[in-house]
Amino acid sequence: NGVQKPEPRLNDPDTLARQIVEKLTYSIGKNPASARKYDWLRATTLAVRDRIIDHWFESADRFAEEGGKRVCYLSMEFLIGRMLRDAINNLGLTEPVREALARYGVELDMIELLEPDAALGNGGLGRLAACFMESMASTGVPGYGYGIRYVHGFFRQEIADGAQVELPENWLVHGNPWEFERRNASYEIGFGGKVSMIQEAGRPARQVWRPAERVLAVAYDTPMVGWRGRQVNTLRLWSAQALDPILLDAFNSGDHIGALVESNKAEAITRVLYPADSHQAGQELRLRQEYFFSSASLQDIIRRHLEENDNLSNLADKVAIQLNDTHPAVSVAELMRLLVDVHGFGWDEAWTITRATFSYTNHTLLPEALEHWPIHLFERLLPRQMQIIYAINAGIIREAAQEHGYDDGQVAAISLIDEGNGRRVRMGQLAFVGSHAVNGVSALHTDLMKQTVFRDLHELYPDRIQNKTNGVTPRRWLMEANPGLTGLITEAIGPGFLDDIEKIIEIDDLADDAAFRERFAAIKRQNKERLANVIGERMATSVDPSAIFDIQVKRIHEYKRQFLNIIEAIALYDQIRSHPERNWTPRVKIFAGKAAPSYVQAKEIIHLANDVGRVINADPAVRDLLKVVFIPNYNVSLAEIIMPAADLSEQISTAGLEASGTGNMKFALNGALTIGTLDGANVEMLEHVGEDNIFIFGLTASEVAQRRREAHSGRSIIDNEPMLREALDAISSGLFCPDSPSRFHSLVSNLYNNDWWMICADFKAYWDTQRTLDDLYTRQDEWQAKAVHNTARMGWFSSDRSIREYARDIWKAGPGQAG
Ligand code: 26Y
Repeated sequence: NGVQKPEPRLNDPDTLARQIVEKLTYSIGKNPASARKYDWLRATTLAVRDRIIDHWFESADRFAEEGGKRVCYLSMEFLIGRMLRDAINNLGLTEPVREALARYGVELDMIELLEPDAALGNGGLGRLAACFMESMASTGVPGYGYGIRYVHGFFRQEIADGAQVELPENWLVHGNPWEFERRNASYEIGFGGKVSMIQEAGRPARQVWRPAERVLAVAYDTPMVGWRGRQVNTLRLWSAQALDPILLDAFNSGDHIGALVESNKAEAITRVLYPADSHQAGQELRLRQEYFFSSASLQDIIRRHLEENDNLSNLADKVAIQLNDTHPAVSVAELMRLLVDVHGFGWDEAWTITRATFSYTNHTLLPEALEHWPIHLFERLLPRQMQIIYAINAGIIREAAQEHGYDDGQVAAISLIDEGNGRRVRMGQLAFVGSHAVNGVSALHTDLMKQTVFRDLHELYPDRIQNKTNGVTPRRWLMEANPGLTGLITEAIGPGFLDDIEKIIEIDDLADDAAFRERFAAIKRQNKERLANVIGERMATSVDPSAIFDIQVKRIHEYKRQFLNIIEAIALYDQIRSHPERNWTPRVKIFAGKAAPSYVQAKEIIHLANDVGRVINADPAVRDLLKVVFIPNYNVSLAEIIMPAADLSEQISTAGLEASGTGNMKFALNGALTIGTLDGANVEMLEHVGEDNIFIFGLTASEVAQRRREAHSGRSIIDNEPMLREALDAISSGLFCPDSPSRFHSLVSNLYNNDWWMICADFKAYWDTQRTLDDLYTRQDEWQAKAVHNTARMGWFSSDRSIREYARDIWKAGPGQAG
């Protein structure tokens, strides 16, 4: 086509060194002698970026030529972390770049640390979206991520006097070399206003929405590099801008502040990520965010479709849109609006297209995390979408009543409108009825979806719910986070597992090989030393790498039961002091994670972990047999250091409440043993690693449900369990917080009163299992053999496998699929 192809770039250190210095000189204006570390990071990023762009164009051209089906992954969150290491690893440039920089006395590992994390997500759901983007690019699925370009990502956490303090996060302050602003891809997004019926001669009457406000959505694209650079996909994030940045009338009449009000209001939409992952705030700004990015993404999808097709009737053959939880669920109404009001489709055909296009993933069954919007708010902000939701609801109810004979009670259960709570739109129901496939994120979670939140809709549409167990990308979570282990496995079985992670099973038999086990253990030891150094530097606490590193890192939530873990630490502390003569196995209990700023109990748990650590770590009576550390500001980059350094992974949620978990997979892949409940993906991990290699304890999901029906309380358990009682008494006495002894009273009294999270109920089983692990750790051969089995048998939990299942069963897109 006459377009000149760029020369293929060479991947040797000489070429890279030359290109990096060229960037340093002509893009940054420094020479190697005057350049600072940060300049080297930028120059390296720009040099690597050039190569990515070549692959990016190739991928785009290939998709356009093939005309296959595309996948659009709509997510409010993409918790990506740093990008340089991932990009150069996937391009196979790690060693040549390292060598190129070394020539100038620059250490790659050092400059990588200067890159800010892209923390555009809260936790599991956002990180899953990031793993999925990487796996779509690695498995050859033409995937487009759509989300929000928050100016401030997830807050930074500091610990002051034991308590969490939230500080603003500022990842964009030094600019972002990975993104490209696309001024040509911008769309108007409306809010508020009125809907009126218009009747034009010779055309059917139609509804027209005249929004009172409009803001502009501007696209920023970031390339997502797949394994071996074979494919580069696009993450398109929307930024809000005022249509009229300065109101000239106001400005000219001297009202300089008033002239800017509009642009401030518009830009507020994409200013900050909401930091709550378990309580719906119900804030208008949040609904604005949801609609803003949904509408922009759909307009973009439609525009591209119409560039390549005559009309929208074949939309579902060319695009699959995945809704990452209900956060983009308003898309269902918005696509209907665009099809019916803007593109002139009849209702029924529009509904068929919509349902064939969307699919929806549910990530939580917690009632307080389910999104539902007050009708009055929805109506005021999105009047036409509200009408459409009523119309969708009417259709569903008609179908249920006429074809299935539903009575009023059954109709109320499936209705998109919750009439009981001051009239609200139920976003889960909207996403469900607007999708052809609905999935849970682990086998257990999917079963529970059918039995609880979606029981009635499942009855009406019994084929719609399916399971897609989560996975994690082995590139970031094994190769990049654990180069030592990756090297050992490569030596042992060759590099085949890098392209097909399930081949990692080939090291399984080496669990019986003492020499291999020793090398495996030596790598773990190095990784523990690295983490011990981080703990020493950041918190001035020394921990002994020969102790068990027992780690729980994740969002802080009552159902995740960090409290149970802390209580066990206190009980252990008590026992070590009472029985110093016993043969205790040294342990370091490590915690990290953020609490939602308004989640009082979660913040108290953080405070307790810190208070307990301060007392135990300073007590000479425990002789370093036990340490408790809380590492501040858990994020993706810290996780990359933590995962490879764990002996023991804590996955101890109240059964039935953790939809899947993905940290559980990262730990086990890196050779940690798991202590956990039969919850989320732990259940499937048990099936894969075998019951000898995982440590399961506690009530099952159905036992938890049963106890809750019986109004179980903790008091009688506490009365009969001296270790538990003494630990709780220690907390209540103010032993850990002498300056304010009542600090944790409500936390403790909740256990006596109802023990909603089954902490008392599971304490003894948890304690006993921990002691079994103490004992096992003294038999290092056995422990390390189990660790090897864990790594060997975790290949299935790759997000490549998850993505292939979505591609085959839900999207019908990607390699090997028609379309
Ligand atoms: C509506 C708002 C309050 C909200 C915001 C974020 C609600 C939920 C969330 C995030 C939920 C989340 O991260 N869920 C986690 O998703 C992971 C990926 O599927 C699961 O592994 C994990 O078990 C689940 O808690």
